[in-house]
Amino acid sequence: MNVLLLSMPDSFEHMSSITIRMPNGALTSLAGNVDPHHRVAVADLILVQARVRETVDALVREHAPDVVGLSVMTFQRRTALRLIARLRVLRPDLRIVVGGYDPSLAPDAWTDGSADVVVRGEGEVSFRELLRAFETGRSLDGIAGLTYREGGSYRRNPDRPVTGLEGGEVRLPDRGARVLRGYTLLGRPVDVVETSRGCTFDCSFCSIIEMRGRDFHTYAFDRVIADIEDARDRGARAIFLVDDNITLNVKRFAALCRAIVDARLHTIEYMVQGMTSAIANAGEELAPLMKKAGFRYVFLGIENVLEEDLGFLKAGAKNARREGGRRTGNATLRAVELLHEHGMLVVGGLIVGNPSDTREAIEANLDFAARHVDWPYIQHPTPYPATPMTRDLEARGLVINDRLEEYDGTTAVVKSEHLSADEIEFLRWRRERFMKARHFPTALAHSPWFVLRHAPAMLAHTFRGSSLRSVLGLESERQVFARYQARRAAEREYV
Ligand code: B12
Ligand code: SF4
Repeated sequence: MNVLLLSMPDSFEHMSSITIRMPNGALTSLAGNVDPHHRVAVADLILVQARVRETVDALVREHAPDVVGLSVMTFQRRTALRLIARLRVLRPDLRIVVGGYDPSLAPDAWTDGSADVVVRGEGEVSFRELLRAFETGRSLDGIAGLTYREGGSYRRNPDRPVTGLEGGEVRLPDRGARVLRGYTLLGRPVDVVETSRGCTFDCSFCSIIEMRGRDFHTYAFDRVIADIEDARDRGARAIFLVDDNITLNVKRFAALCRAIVDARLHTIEYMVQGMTSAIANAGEELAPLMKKAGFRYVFLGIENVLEEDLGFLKAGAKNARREGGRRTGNATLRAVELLHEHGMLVVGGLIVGNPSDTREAIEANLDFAARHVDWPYIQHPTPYPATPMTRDLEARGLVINDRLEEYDGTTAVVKSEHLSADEIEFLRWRRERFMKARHFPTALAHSPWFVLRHAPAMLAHTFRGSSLRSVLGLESERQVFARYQARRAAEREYV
């Protein structure tokens, strides 16, 4: 069968598509796990943000797909639905399959006729079995993890148990299936690699637990190394390890760093996300190993520097400092310090605008970010489907916006007990631009040609909404903010 797999073009504030265009790891993993006789094409639409419709039309003409699969996050739902409407016109007999976080956690949003099949949870085995059933005309009722159209209604099969990764059931991704070019991280070709899946924490805002339960499964190192080598052989010079929480097993992470060095793959630059507690508590051994293995950017899930907010986010434990087996405070500062001491850069993940947040609480977090992190990744609480935080925020009546395309993390769609959503977003936006601008010299030193070539576009993106009049102080920040929001809204019209 001819299969076309698409990821959505929508990007968000902290990942401007000028500087960062990353492949979607799910699609190549699906491509690597279907039966080999299928012709699979993978297209990451982030690479063609300005010409989505033309590209999809051309892909459909070229590949004549029998099945199109879309990978969708919640803020991309509207774009996906628009694309589906277009696909139905282009090829009415097409079977449309959706998967990823939004279809898995809000399947009912897709069963109004838009999708033929929703794949809930992990996709490799379900999608392989689905294609077999399509090919042979068999019924879909025995395939776990599917919700599918039958006649005029939808049937929901039982959930698929989480796949253990240890036994080799999930084969390597097929990067050769990609048909678009242009992945980049500040000019370096970038790819994604997984070494594990899952997490055993239960932060209230995170979708992972509803998606997979609280578990942690790991790939064997020889598979991980083969995967990195494949990415490198196809040109990658930067790799994002997309594990949900690689720092759950610090000993394994340290051993992985050694394995990367032993395989001489440490000339690649790595990015990873981790917990402050793991880095602070084990960092004296771990940080030098990470540096040696080539890690450059470490995304830290700091979430908030105030204890009350950490309580709301249920993120206290993962940010706890421990000494001699006892909890002795917050781990963030120590984690940042250790990473900096070993020459790595900190992407600081913070969430501001929580229910009890006052202006002072938000400013305290912004002050912290301004002082300690290299790249701020500050978001607002966002009610993604099926998370405990969503239920809590809804029960308190704090969600003020149901336009899902704005659920991108940097649009405040939730008010606090003291501040409007608009005020919360304004407070973050006005300071964060300057924190980002401060990272320019570091980026310039590291990627001079890329940054020099793209500096005007990068600055224009960071300071969207600014004008000569605003620079001269002839306009208020509020006026600039309004223009920024209008620009942001216009950008979301990808299709
Ligand atoms: C890596 C990652 C990123 C990366 C890379 C994204 C990329 N290009 O793929 C970056 C840093 C860019 C990123 C950014 C964002 N992310 Co993100 N990200 C993740 C993370 C950590 C891992 C995703 C991953 O690659 N997993 C590995 C692959 C193999 O697994 P998978 O994606 O789940 O896919 C499997 C199944 O879902 C399914 N599947 C997926 N697609 C499809 C399609 C079909 C057809 C089928 C059949 C099956 C299927 O099969 C796959 C294989 O089993 C998750 C989870 C987490 N713990 O935080 C969040 C997560 C996906 N991100 C999320 C969000 C919200 C964002 C942001 C909007 C803001 C933010 N919080 O940072 C931005 C926006 C991205 C953008 N386009 O600009 C949310 C999504 C919530 C939701 N309900 O939509 C998650 C779940 C985190 C959370 N908050 O809980 N992200
Ligand atoms: S530690 Fe990270 S991956 Fe785990 S539940 Fe919390 S936010 Fe999600």
